[in-house]
Parts: sequence; structure tokens; C-alpha cells
Amino acid sequence: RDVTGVQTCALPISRRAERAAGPPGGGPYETMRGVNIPTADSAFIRACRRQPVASVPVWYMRQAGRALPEYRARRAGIAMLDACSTPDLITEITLQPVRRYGVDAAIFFSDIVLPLKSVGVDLDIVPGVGPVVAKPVQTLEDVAAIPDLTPDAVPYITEAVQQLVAELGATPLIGFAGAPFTVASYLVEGGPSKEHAKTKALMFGAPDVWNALMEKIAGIAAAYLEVQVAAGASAIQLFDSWAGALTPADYVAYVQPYSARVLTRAGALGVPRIHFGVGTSNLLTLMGEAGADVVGVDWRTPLADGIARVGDRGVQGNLDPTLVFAPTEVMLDRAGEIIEAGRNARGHIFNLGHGVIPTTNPDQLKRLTDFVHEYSLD
Ligand code: 1CP
Repeated sequence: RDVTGVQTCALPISRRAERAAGPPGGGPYETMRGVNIPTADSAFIRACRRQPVASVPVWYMRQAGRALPEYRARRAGIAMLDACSTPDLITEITLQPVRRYGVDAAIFFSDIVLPLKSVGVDLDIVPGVGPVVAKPVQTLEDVAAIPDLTPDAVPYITEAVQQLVAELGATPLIGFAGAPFTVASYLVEGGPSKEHAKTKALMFGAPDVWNALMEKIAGIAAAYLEVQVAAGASAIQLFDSWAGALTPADYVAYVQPYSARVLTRAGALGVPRIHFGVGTSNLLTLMGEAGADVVGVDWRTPLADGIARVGDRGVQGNLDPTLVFAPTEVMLDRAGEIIEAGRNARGHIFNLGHGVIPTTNPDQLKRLTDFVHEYSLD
């Protein structure tokens, strides 16, 4: 079954064939250790590798499980964490945006707290709220009580990834994990937080507990990524959504070493690594240096500035996610500017500057996807 969106792709057949074939005069392609062979020549993986592409690859953070009516229909009456442990449902929801938009990559349907739940942390994902932890972490004993993750804790992840890569064929699957700081915030605050005040109080006030917690989460995140890659994921993204709450010096002292540990272990698998956070203009260089191949840039930072800060790495981003609510021409004008800016990057993957907003009209994302493919062909 073809899930690559060919039916809904607006490009003429000849153009599509050209894209599938790679850049003109491309010659034999390198295939990399750790990369799913069928996906190794995809535009997404090539851009991650800073190899030339015929048109800019595009996918959207949180493209699965948000704006689509077919998602809401499949999820009706099923709790989020139950959905995240049911392989057939994971597979279907992950494929929905690939079919609908014709994006260049799928993102695995799960959540950053799923690995904690799988090792036995008492938490739930509450509709309209987000992750809620029954007993927030405060002490060394609380940290020690969290088991490490072994693959046998997540057999449904292995099964879902295997099913997905069989269905996706040449379209890459991106595995993901939450970075230690962002996951620690949920564990310490007990739920979503704006200021991350308790988290930073622990970081500044009890470094022994902080270090133990970050080490624990880094181990769990790395093991979770290893499971996804072993089952066939072609790339990984580490979401440090809330790292923008930190100064560069605090990021270096308390966070970067642990994210680096996760990215180093993922790097040993040979897959490209994307590292993303929100409001991280002042951290982009450091997030790259933590061990990323591609750094995600949120919409507040002009892409050109992001490119200058990440050095030899690729960039991903960065259309303001609210632009889908603007008139289509305005949205596409801005997308064009981002593609132009991206021509100066070592590799550019088009994305929103943060996740798809749940009330987004899917037709706008379809128009955006087609535009990125067509505009960047020239
Ligand atoms: O494309 C996708 O949606 C794939 C699946 C996915 C991903 C990549 C989900 C499903 N969550 C995530 C990552 C995630 N989860 C992040 C990092 C990305 C980001 O910054 O958006 C974060 C911070 C979370 C935590 C989380 N889970 C929140 C945010 C709460 C807060 O602090 O503001 C929420 C609301 C959830 C629940 C959740 N995760 C995913 C879905 C579909 C839902 C809604 C669940 C429901 O139906 O109740």
C-alpha cells in the first residue's frame, strides 16, 4: 500500500519522479550505517546529511494526533496512554498526516512521558491539561525508585515501529524522545508549568538530586530511542521544548551534558539527530554542540540567524504555527521567505516553528506542503 501521499500530491508525475530519483546527476548514493536502506535517499534523510536535494523536505512537529478529524474519530473513547500502547492505533495515527499532506517524513505517534509510564511512573495524560504525575520527584529516593528502561518494557513500540516502516517504504519514520530537562520539568512540577520554578529550584538548590534525576532520564530517553531505531526508525528528534527557560550558562552547567549523553548514544546508531527547543535563540549553538546533526529553530528567530548560529549543522523550521490562520497567500509568502533563507543552510528541513495548533485547518497544511515542494524545485 502506498502511503506516501502520491494520490494527493500536486506535483506532475514527471516532477515527482525527479524528486524520487534525487538530484540531477546525483550518481550513486551513499547509504549510511544505521539508516533504513529504503529511506536513505529520501529528501528528508539527504537534507539531514547535508546532501543536495531536488526539493526541500517538509514535515510538521505534532502533525499526528492534533488537527485531523480522522485522528479524533480513531481516538474517540480511548485514553491517550492506551492509544500510545496499541500498535495498530499508533500505526494508523502516524500514517494519517503522511497520507493527508504528502509530507516527507512520519513522526511516531507517542508522547514524551510514555517511556516513564512504561517503566512504572504513576502518571496520566489528562485531556486539555497534559501529563500529570501523581507523586512529583523531590528526593534522591524518589529518583532511585524510577526503574531504567529495557526494551521488554515497550514491546508495543517495537511492534508499532516495525509495522510502520513496512507500510512507509521509502518515507522515513522519525523516532523521538523528550530531552532530560523538559521531561524533568513534568516529573518535578507534577504537570505542565510556565515558569518551571520548582524544577529550577531543584537544579540550583539540590544538585545531587538534580544530577541523579537527569542521569536517570537521559538513560531512559537513550534506551527508548535505541528501541525505535533498532525497530527501523530512520532518524530521531530530541524535544527539549522548555529549554528556552534557561540562560546559556545554566544550560551548559545543568542540562547540556545530559542531552549530549542521549544524542551521543543515538549517534552511535548512525541515524541523523534533530535537536529542538522553543524560545532557544540564545541556545542554538549549544544545542547543536550537544551532538545534533540538525537544529530545530522556533519561529521567533529569523532562520538566517539560526543558520549562522548552528555552524556546520543543518536547520529545521521555522514558520510561525499561527500563520496557517492567515490568508493562504500570506502564509505562502512567509513560507517562500523561509525557503529562500534556507538556501544558505548546510541542509534545510522545512517545518513549523513549534507544533501544529490543534484548531489548524488541515487543508492549509496540505497547501503549505505542496507549496514547499513546488517552490523549492527551482
Ligand atoms: O505529531 C504528533 O503529535 C506526535 C505525537 C506527539 C509528540 C511528538 C505527542 C502526542 N506529544 C509529543 C511530544 C510532546 N509532548 C512534547 C514535545 C513537543 C512539543 O513541544 O509540543 C511535549 C512538551 C509534550 C507534553 C504534552 N503531552 C503536552 C504539553 C503540555 C504542556 O506542558 O503544555 C500535552 C498536551 C500532551 C498530551 C498529548 N501528547 C500527544 C497528544 C496527541 C496529546 C493530547 C492527548 C489527549 O488527547 O489528551
